[in-house]
Amino acid sequence: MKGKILELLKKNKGDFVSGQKISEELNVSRTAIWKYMNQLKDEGYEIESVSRKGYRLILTPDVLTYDEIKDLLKTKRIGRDILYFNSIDSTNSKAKQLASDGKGEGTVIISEEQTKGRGRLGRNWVSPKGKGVWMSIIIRPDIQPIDASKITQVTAAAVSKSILELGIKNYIKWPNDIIINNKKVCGILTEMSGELNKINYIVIGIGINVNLDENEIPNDIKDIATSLKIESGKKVSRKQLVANIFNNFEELYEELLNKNEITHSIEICKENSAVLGKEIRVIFRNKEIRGKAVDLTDEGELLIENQEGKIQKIISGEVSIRGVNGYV
Ligand code: BT5
Repeated sequence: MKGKILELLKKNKGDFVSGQKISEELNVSRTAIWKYMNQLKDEGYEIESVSRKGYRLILTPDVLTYDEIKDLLKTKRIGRDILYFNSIDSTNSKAKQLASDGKGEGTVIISEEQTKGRGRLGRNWVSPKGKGVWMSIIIRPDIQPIDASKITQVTAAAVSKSILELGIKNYIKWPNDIIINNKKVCGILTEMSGELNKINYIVIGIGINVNLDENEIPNDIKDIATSLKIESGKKVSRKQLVANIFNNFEELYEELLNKNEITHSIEICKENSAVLGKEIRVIFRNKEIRGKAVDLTDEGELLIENQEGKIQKIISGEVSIRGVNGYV
């Protein structure tokens, strides 16, 4: 109902809509209308209410609710059920809990801020209020657990393409980062619950620094982190970015579901790779391998050529990639 009231206000933008009209058109009581108006105001909508005239929408906030995103969506399932929070510990933690309780494929948890945002291996993820996209998608693909890491490649491809569609060139730092000017704008955290040969669910956590200014990036990550606004010099529409990601993700993910292939995603990952052709260090549980990143396989593994000229296959899992002289 809240969504319908909002639609009515938007249709009449600038003009008053009387309580009676809302009540008649939507078959809802005056008291309920008042309650929904207050909820909308809490979400940041500026609504003027004048007795005998009614309600008038003055300002739509930059919020990532379903009501604000739905007109931009082309998807069937992804992002059709969005749970929106003002603040939360971690969208991935919430998504895992909801997925265990049975929430279906395509459900998305979005929060304006995270107080305990997580990176891989228990690392911290900085997630200040209203400045980024901090969200998790629940999926339940009928694929083997061993193929779950392909989801990270599909997601990286979808995010990279979506940022490019906003006119901002970016690169994929295999396996889970998107970077611009050698600094991280996005990290992906894929978590799975399953048995030996069955996936119960996968939660894909996506964190994107969108409209952070330089002074909003903490000192300890200043050298490795940036935002879309800092790099492009302009404020970026978070709604459009989120919608692009859902649209692109669904299309690329369907290739995996229908053909058990991720050819299109790998193409995008190769075309926009930050590591192919470079000397890199692969860090895995205190071990380090050096070599030249030469290719990605059709399955999304990284091939590196070591100093003896031998090709080694690296599976994404928990590895980190560094340049020989720094972050990339
Ligand atoms: C990642 O881990 O890059 C995965 C990040 C996933 C975050 C999303 S947000 C929505 C969802 N809910 C969650 O709780 N998490 C997911 P990793 O590769 O381990 O990188 C973590 C490292 O990146 C940290 O140790 C910092 O050095 C750096 N870092 C932390 N916050 C950052 C930020 N906002 N931007 C860039 N780098 C950051």
